[in-house]
Amino acid sequence: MQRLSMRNLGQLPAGIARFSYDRNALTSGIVHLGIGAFHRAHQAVIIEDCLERGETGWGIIGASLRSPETADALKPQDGLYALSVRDAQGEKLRVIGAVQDVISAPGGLVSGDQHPLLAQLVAPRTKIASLTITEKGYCHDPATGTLNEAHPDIIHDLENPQTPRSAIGILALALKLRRASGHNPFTILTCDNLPANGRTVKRVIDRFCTMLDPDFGKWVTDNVACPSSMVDRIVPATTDEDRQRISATLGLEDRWPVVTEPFFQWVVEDHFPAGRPDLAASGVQLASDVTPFEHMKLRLLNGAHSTIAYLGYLAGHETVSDTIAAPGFAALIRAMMDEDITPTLNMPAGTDLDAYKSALITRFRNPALRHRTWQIAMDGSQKIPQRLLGTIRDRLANGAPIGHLALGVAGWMRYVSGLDEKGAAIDVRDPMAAKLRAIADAAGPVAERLAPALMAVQEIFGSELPADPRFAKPVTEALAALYAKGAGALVRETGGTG
Ligand code: CS2
Repeated sequence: MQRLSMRNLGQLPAGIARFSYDRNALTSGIVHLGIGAFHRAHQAVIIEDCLERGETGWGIIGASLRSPETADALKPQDGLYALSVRDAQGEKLRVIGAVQDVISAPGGLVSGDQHPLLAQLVAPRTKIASLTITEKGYCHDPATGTLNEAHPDIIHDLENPQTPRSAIGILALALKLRRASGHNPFTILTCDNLPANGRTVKRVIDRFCTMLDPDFGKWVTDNVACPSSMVDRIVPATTDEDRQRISATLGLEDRWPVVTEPFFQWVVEDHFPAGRPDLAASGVQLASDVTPFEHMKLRLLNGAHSTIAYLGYLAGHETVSDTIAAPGFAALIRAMMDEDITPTLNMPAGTDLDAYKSALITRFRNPALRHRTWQIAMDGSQKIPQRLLGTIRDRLANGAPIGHLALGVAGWMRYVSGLDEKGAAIDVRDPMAAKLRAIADAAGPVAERLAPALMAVQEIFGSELPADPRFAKPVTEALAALYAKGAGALVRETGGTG
């Protein structure tokens, strides 16, 4: 089978949607770090619509900082890939052209100022450097949101600023070169699920640059804009089965299509001194304050997702849709949303939270997505602070019980202990996996020892929560119940039959 590419585009069946603009007329205003499935199913699709409207200055140069796989798959396809939107009703395919090139930079800018990624970031036409580098890519301390100065990549990049490994070090080097050439800085647009993601990346980059050189740090602090944004679209990892099915429909081989749901949402703080495309015309909500939307999404969607991931995995379910269909889960998740999370949200007038929550349960049920619990369970040390612990802190501050949120935290504890309910090893992927496993091994499978030992990890829990019996007690009890009954039975009992 021939490859999807510009040359072969004419062979696509008539029913497959594709771009109608002239790709040769595009210039690239955006460099995106972390060109995984999420970016290509979310931001790139919005940009595609901008390009369709004739905003030719906003093509995307993608870079992958971890593995060369995405670049290897997309380069022979001229950056083209199919977007598959799937639900129980079927699948719609659209070939996206917004990604003009993909640069591979595994391990960072090992070749220093010769690296093509650096040239792209420094080019004056680059107005936005956007990021989906996952929570751990920010090299920050998840409990405080500040730069982790002891992070090995940060130590390396401060010592070797010309050959940075981290995204933070790469952005700093590019900004330094732009300043030296008299160019304005680009706007850094983070699209990761971090709390106050713009402010967090701003804090981290300002601090890093100041440590590098105080005068440069001041220029960055004064001039680099980092708008916050809330991003939402469920995009599971692409499987080989997806590749085969989609290639068969296209009649051309696509080595890296992306598969997603119909829903998408993007709320962006409107602060782009270097300019931006007309995002609103593509369905993006521009806001002066993203915080309420971010809390709504991180707490309701991602908080529920992580709870489903840990408890569902432990109960033996492979996917979110399998989990939510199992007895008790939907009722437990809805109760957690209604009773424990909703009272912490402060939404602008006119927001229909009830509809949002009902839609979430429907989205979790989407049987066409096969979103693995194991995938969402990844990197919990970086995720649970904003997904569960922030909500818990707000509940406690209001003198309210933490309710079902305790079960989510306990599920994470049981999961990172590394052994499932049948005694089989769990492949725990987390930058802190080794540390968490050592703690669990020392404590043994005894909630009264394991819960306090894990809570003592300050990078995740901070110092106040573990000392508060209104947190420690229900979490320890939930963990004891998980050990005694198993996740499936416990959820059935807690959630009822819904
Ligand atoms: C998921 C998210 O993998 C995960 O941790 O919870 O990627 C989730 O699918 C997105 O945030 C949805 O917008």
